[in-house]
Amino acid sequence: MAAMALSATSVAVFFFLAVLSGGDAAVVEHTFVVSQVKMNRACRGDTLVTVVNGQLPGPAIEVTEGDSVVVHLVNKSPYGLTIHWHGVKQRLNCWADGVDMVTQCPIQPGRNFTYRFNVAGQEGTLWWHAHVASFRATVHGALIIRPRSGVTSYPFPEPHKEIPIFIGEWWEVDLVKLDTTLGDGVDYNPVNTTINGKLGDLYNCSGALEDNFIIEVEQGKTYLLRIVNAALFSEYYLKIAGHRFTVVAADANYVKPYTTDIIAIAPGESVDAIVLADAPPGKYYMVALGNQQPPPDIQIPPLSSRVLVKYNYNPSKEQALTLGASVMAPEMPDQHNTIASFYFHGNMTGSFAHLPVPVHVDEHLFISLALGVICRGGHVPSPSLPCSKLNGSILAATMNNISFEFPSNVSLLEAHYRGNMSNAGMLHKLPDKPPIVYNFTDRAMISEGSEEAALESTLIATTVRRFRFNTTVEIVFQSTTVLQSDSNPMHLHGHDFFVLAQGLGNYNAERDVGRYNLVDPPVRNTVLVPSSGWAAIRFVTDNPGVWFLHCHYGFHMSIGMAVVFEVDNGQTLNTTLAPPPADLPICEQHDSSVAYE
Ligand SMILES: *[C@@H]1O[C@H](CO)[C@@H](O)[C@H](O)[C@H]1NC(C)=O
Ligand SMILES: *[C@@H]1O[C@H](CO)[C@@H](O)[C@H](O)[C@H]1NC(C)=O
Ligand SMILES: *[C@@H]1O[C@H](CO)[C@@H](O)[C@H](O)[C@H]1NC(C)=O
Ligand SMILES: *[C@@H]1O[C@H](CO)[C@@H](O)[C@H](O)[C@H]1NC(C)=O
Ligand SMILES: *[C@@H]1O[C@H](CO)[C@@H](O)[C@H](O)[C@H]1NC(C)=O
Ligand SMILES: *[C@@H]1O[C@H](CO)[C@@H](O)[C@H](O)[C@H]1NC(C)=O
Ligand SMILES: *[C@@H]1O[C@H](CO)[C@@H](O)[C@H](O)[C@H]1NC(C)=O
Ligand SMILES: *[C@@H]1O[C@H](CO)[C@@H](O)[C@H](O)[C@H]1NC(C)=O
Ligand SMILES: *[C@@H]1O[C@H](CO)[C@@H](O)[C@H](O)[C@H]1NC(C)=O
Ligand SMILES: *[C@@H]1O[C@H](CO)[C@@H](O)[C@H](O)[C@H]1NC(C)=O
Ligand SMILES: *[C@@H]1O[C@H](CO)[C@@H](O)[C@H](O)[C@H]1NC(C)=O
Ligand SMILES: [Cu+2]
Repeated sequence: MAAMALSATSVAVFFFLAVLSGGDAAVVEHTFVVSQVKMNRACRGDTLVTVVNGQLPGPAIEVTEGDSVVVHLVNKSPYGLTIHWHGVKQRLNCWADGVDMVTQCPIQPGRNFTYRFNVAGQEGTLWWHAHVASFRATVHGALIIRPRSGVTSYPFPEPHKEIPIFIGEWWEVDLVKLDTTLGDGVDYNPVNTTINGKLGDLYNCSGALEDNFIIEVEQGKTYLLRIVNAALFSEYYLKIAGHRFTVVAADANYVKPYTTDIIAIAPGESVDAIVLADAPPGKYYMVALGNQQPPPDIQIPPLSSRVLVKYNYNPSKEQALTLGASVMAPEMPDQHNTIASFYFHGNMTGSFAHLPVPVHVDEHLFISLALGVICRGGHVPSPSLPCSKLNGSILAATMNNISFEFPSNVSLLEAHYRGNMSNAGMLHKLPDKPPIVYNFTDRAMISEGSEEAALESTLIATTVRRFRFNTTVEIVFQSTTVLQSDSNPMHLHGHDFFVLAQGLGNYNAERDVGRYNLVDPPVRNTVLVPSSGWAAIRFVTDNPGVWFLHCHYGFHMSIGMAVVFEVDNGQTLNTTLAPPPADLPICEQHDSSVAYE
């Protein structure tokens, strides 16, 4: 594919968008009924899962840029729920962001709520998912945004077909239980990986193979895969035997076309990639393989699933004999290879070179991402008396040594709107840098040892960082090796950001600022902070409200790797948060996010 010609087209598309937006926008309306259904997977026909409209993945919302979306949510499940529209900027409309106890109280069982929002200034693949407990494992679906001036104005040749690919994980454990017991060190693993809800034929159920998702292709045609990692647990590598991908967008922002034989995608990320069916007619597997830190991190069996890519053709008899049975499988990287993901993310550049990256930074934050422990019964540990010698510990995940706790009686957005944030609970300001500087990426810290006890103890609070409207913020996220060496896919609500740079080891401003890409950085809503490494982002607080910033691993998020950014109103009406919708669910006293019935 000719990269030069493509980027020239992108500029033209941008021009048309600017001219045509505000035209005849449509209203796209859906009804989402959330309920529990029994599904048949992994040799069991009775796994109870919470889904939308009985489907896994749930219904796709397809819009044209500038459209309004109206979703009537009918909650027939036994749990309180919210739905988050992942990556939708929700300008001046934070009320529709759908974060439990942050932007709204959950929609209780038997109740309804209608989400209303516009999708403006974004094109590509986003998605929606539940934002309560771990329900996003099964309550999720695509949100596809096409150009206002038609699919012929994609900044790449119009594909023959568009195919959503949802990477997920199948769980047999109750997702509420999964969420509430994580901090207690109870380990549950997913059964295995799913693609578009199917375990695939790697899963052999005593002789009966599970179904594969099948992509039928015609030779010479191109296919746009809209790939989303909706999994709770793992980053994934994706490869198709005998084929290459051309990545054209990520997180609903176009990127400079990048051709590769492997895609790396972390939870919360989306990638749009074109595949040209240019191989000899036959059958090929597309394999998704979970990527896992090497020991001494705790190991689980590999996570994997596959799709069958099948050419439509009439084979001759001899061909049928030779090709019919055999399916070409791709050679996957080692499951402990983390560098292929580092390179994939490092090779991405943004497509609109003329989008200015703000050069003057108003606020600098340096945020360490770590695990830690809280002693049971409120004991304060010391190196000589760690929690283990007191009454045991609860595992926590932290940002600058604070583990996020949801408020329990009022949503933060309601409190913010009433100018009453300080009464919302145990509010605590996120420090601008880690309270203690240590060797963040010293691998000796992964295994538990007494010398780490002083670092591990941590604080639990509702952490908030407030910003004035129109502040340019730079954040350097530093992954650490305290107790484990996971990467961290950090997702910010209500804003996209520039990803300026990433590196391995400890961030060093003197050395690393010079590596920033201020010319054509990718624009994203999720940044993968590499394992034992760092990533730097920059954005402008142009959207008043309270916006969640959190790790998209289910495990890290459930035990507190999160914070809320509070953005003040600007000076004018068009920079001021709108009033709440009249039917916004009201918090009942000590409403808990999950109602047990
Ligand atoms: C919720 O919506 C459904 C379907 O539109 C309707 O039948 C039901 O009466 C509504 N329930 C409430 C409590 O509004
Ligand atoms: C998932 O499937 C792969 C391929 O069959 C298998 O090797 C692996 O052990 C499975 N993982 C788990 C967690 O069972
Ligand atoms: C599936 O498992 C059965 C035994 O349970 C075995 O006979 C069969 O070869 C396996 N099939 C595949 C494709 O792995
Ligand atoms: C891009 O990927 C190649 C390997 O595929 C790697 O050698 C190179 O360092 C990567 N570039 C960046 C900036 O990460
Ligand atoms: C330790 O935990 C147990 C069970 O939760 C509790 O009954 C006991 O009071 C705790 N002891 C201390 C010293 O906190
Ligand atoms: C703030 O909250 C307190 C305690 O709930 C309440 O008494 C007060 O009226 C609130 N103030 C505003 C401005 O809503
Ligand atoms: C909410 O709970 C906190 C403590 O959890 C309490 O200080 C505050 O007064 C409560 N606010 C309301 C409005 O009940
Ligand atoms: C931090 O730890 C790493 C890995 O153990 C080591 O290579 C590095 O030299 C250490 N850095 C400092 C400044 O001590
Ligand atoms: C975190 O804070 C606790 C006190 O709340 C302190 O004991 C511990 O050393 C701190 N750890 C780090 C890594 O800052
Ligand atoms: C934001 O700040 C910049 C200067 O830093 C200024 O040029 C711009 O007009 C401001 N925008 C708004 C909407 O206030
Ligand atoms: C708000 O409105 C003013 C005047 O109508 C306009 O100049 C400005 O660009 C608008 N700001 C935003 C952020 O839309
Ligand atoms: Cu994380």
